[in-house]
Amino acid sequence: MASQVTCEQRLNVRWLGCDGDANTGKDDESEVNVAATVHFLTVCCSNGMSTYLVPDQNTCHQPTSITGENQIPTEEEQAYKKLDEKLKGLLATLPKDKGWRSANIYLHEGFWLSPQVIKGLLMINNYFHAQSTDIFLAAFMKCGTTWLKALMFATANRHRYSFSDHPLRRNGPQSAFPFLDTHIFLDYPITKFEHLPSPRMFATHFAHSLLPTSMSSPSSTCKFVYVCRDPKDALISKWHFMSKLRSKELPPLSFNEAYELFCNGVSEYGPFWDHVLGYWKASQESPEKILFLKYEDMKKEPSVELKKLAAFMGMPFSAEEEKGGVVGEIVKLCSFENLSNLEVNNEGGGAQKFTAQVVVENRDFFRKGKVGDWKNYLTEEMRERIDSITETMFKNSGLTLGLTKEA
Ligand code: PAP
Repeated sequence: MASQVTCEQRLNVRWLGCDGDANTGKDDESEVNVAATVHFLTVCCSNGMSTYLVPDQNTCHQPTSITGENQIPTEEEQAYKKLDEKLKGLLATLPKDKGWRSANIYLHEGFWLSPQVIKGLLMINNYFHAQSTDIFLAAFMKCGTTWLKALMFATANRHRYSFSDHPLRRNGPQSAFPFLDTHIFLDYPITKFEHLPSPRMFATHFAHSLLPTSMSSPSSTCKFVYVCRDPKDALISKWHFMSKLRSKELPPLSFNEAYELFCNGVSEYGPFWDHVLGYWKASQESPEKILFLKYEDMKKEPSVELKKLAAFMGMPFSAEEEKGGVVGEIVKLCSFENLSNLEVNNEGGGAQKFTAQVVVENRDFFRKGKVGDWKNYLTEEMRERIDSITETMFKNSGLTLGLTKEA
């Protein structure tokens, strides 16, 4: 259980994430200013805090201390401690291949995952309790999570904040809600998120078939917003992103190598096509449960897609709101141009600590934000191969991605 402490009106919060070096417990240096209207949920990590925007709560929650030396470990603590052994045992049984960020990734139940996210998945399956009103934002890597996080947060909280002084402007989309896969599952105490206001929102990159049935079965009332993108642009975006994060002890991953791996399905959370198809099929079976969006449609007609999103979330825009320009305000607030220019998303603005090894600067979630950047990287032959995989894989599924083809 998390204990509660009253938040100051204005806080200097030491950076958000499972802070500090796992061995020394030192905090990172960067600071984030928190304005009076926004309060934070602090979720537990053994070495520090992860903080998310939590509207309309005048408390934030801090973990009770981890079991001290004289205390008897709870069953949950014992199970948590055994998790690394369980993971090691599991990894020894799984096929492995080259990772984009780390040396290896492993094929677990049809999807390529890093050891750290496999641990996250075990934790989710064992300890995450979905609530009937939860909304999950799901996507393959680099398909639009940052954008959707901002849009969902701004939509759900549009009656609370003025657009000119919006918490997204100060804190950026990454703090809007938790990334389920790693962010909090790596450390004890295990965060239960029970204090997040309803509807709770979470982001995940896990494939639909990997998630517990409490989240994914058609009979559960949780909702999913899924966003997909032309795999050619996802590939380029991912190669840039992972190259920045790649361990300096490893040789760089060349673009040609990344391309080969991607086409063979070997990339974190991939194969891309199986990921997309899993959510697509589920959305066809339960359209009220899964909203399937495309990055390219959102770029083309953001207002149209935002209205779909709001209606799906159970928060449709009223005629009055539409007349008053609320839709346009949200689109503008969450646009690439606006978000990428915020101080918090520029050099020194802040970072997300996903695991002890993986810290990502906020600015790295923004690169070009365009459709068709693949044209600057792929030859016609490469384009043809990847498009033909997409066409073959999606044949008879009813899914078209509106792939851009001309070089
Ligand atoms: P993640 O998988 O690490 O969460 P994600 O946010 O899904 O990343 O994708 C990042 C991509 O979305 C980047 O694409 P690019 O490399 O082709 O440029 C990023 O620039 C783009 N992006 C981020 N925010 C926005 C936005 N507000 N509008 C449009 N695109 C955006």
